[in-house]
Amino acid sequence: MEMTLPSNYLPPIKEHKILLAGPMGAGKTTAIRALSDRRIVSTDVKSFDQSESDKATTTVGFDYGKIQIDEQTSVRLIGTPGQERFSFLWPALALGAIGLIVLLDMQRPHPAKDLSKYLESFATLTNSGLAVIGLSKCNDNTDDATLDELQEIAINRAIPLPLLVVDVRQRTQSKLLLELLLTQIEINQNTLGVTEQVS
Ligand SMILES: Nc1nc2c(ncn2[C@@H]2O[C@H](COP(=O)(O)OP(=O)(O)O)[C@@H](O)[C@H]2O)c(=O)[nH]1
Ligand SMILES: [Mg+2]
Repeated sequence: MEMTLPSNYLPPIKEHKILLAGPMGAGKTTAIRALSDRRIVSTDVKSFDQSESDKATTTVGFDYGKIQIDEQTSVRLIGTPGQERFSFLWPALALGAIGLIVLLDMQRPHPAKDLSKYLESFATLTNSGLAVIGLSKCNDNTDDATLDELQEIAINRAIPLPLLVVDVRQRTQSKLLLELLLTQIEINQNTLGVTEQVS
């Protein structure tokens, strides 16, 4: 039997949750600020912990922003606190998320180690291909061998993950990273037969 939809039918409004993770200083707060349609909720405070980054402020809780994708779809962006000692919060923040952006700070000593750690910490999403990797703070000194190593980690997986060099301060580039993730989610949700949220 063919179903006819009433003329005033609107598809259900969807609000997706997407996570941003990565070490302190990678640019998570900057990206959420660049992407968000409205002022973001941030829990940045003056940083006294210079052990992981020399940034003046740091996110202790999480960042929250929102972006409208089209009339029916919006994305809630949640930035996880980067510092290791807040990692106990990550699983709770990941609940209900449909995708993950891992942002790496290419000026840190071992971006490959950082990548492996974040891919493992958010395995439910990353093993399902529901993630993308952004390489932040690349410059002329960025080592080709490091880029190759990261590429290798991203590709040699059951479901390869895309990797993109980004300057998250530029809204267009942050947007490109988000769009890449949304495409990745669309492809892999269909492949996996997942129709709703992955927790
Ligand atoms: N030089 C440089 N700085 C960047 C780049 N991307 C982001 N930043 C800066 O790096 C800092 C990142 O801080 P923040 O967004 O708070 O990082 P978070 O700890 O991941 O939330 C900000 O001061 C940005 O302006 C980049 O590509 N190059
Ligand atoms: Mg932050």
